[in-house]
Amino acid sequence: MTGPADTIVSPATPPGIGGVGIVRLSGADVPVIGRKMLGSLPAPRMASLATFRDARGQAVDTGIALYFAAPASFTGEDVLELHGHGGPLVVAMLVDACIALGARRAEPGEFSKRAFMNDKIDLAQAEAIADLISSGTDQAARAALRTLSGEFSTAIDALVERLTGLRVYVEAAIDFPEEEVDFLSDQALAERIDDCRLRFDGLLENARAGRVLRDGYRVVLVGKPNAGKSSLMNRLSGEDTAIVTEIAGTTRDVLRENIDIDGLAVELVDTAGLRENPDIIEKEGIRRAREAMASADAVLWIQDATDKDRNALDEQLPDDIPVIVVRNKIDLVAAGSGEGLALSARTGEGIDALRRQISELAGYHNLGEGAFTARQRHVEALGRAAGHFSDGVEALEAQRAGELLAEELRLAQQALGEITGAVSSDDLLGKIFSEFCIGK
Ligand SMILES: Nc1nc2c(ncn2[C@@H]2O[C@H](COP(=O)(O)OP(=O)(O)OP(=O)(O)O)[C@@H](O)[C@H]2O)c(=O)[nH]1
Ligand SMILES: [Mg+2]
Repeated sequence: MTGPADTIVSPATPPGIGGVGIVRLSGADVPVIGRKMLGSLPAPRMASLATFRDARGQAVDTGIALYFAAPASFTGEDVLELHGHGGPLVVAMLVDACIALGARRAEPGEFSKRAFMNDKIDLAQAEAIADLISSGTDQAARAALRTLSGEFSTAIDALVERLTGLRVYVEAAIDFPEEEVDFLSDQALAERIDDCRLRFDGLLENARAGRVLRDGYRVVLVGKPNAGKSSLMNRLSGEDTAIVTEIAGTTRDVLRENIDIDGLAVELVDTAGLRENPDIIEKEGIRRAREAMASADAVLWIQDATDKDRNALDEQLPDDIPVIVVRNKIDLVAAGSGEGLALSARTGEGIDALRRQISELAGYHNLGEGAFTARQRHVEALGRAAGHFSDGVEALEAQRAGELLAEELRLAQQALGEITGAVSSDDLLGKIFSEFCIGK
């Protein structure tokens, strides 16, 4: 961006043939360019039929022109929309005409970025625009719309406000030491802390589920060779994707299959069995299996119920990713108890319980009508903020250190500010908006 004042132009409709093709302009030169193209600037927010002319005065198209005067527009700047005929050439000619008259081609996400810069929307809302456009299920679309309308941001802002209140309270107590506050017996303080903790818990839970709604949930199947990983993937997906044989070491590549558990998009990843002394191809398969585990939301640890030594690979599991232990092939063993979920990939017994467990682990059961989408970035920032908050409370309880609590609260607020963009770096903004489509 060369400055907020320069005027950008882009097609707002996708390339291709359609009923209408829309070209959008935003920036300080919009009134000048609009007058040249249309003869006169339309009254704000009134649809006007006009001939669109290029810099030489030649007609390019006729259509509807819509003018939004700053600051009452999407970007907060002067905006002009030209609704012409939806052919790729017509749209390209209109864009060229605008450029000849002084506009420049917009970068991806630049309209939304300007809306953010001009305080029309915050960062989470800007991201929700992209999420709404690219949402894959109607539930995800509705949730993205809720984030776009500000529900997520409002909850974050409310928490920031509570943290500020708490900080002011603690700092006031530190500033007047002669009043001799005893933090530990202060009931009002305890109530404020509890309130913040509840809000953190609720928001984190919602954001995690909202992240899954946007990105889906990735479940990686791992275990010893022949445990029945591929059989289970085929059973869950109802497809015959993976080759199943009684030969240990059948699967060498990483295989993926998308399934839907009551509306939750789950990506299943089948991997090569983990074992000692693999051959050279299997070795690469095992390396890929570990790589897949590292990016998983959950691991299905599949054991063969007939295998006495079935826990042998326990120590190879990642310790920061939830693991569901599955005892497969229970059709072969007398009903007995043991660790994990008992099922049979062959008969289908226990599969529904597994589905339920996956959806619970994903936090999906919590998604009610009020669900909103969130991104991994938001979940991480919230997690960091919650960490600072609990560190601060711990310092207060252990050392009666109000200063430490105040400092951690400041850091927590800063982390929350990254979500809405109250605190943001050029790098972060560049990264977020460059992922937008052109014209948004
Ligand atoms: N009886 C019974 N046999 C099963 C069950 N699940 C898998 N099997 C059999 O166990 C053998 C191995 O199954 P696979 O699904 O190929 O096992 P895998 O874990 O993918 O094995 P690798 O790809 O070699 O690591 C096959 O002969 C399957 O038919 C089950 O629930 N019951
Ligand atoms: Mg296999």
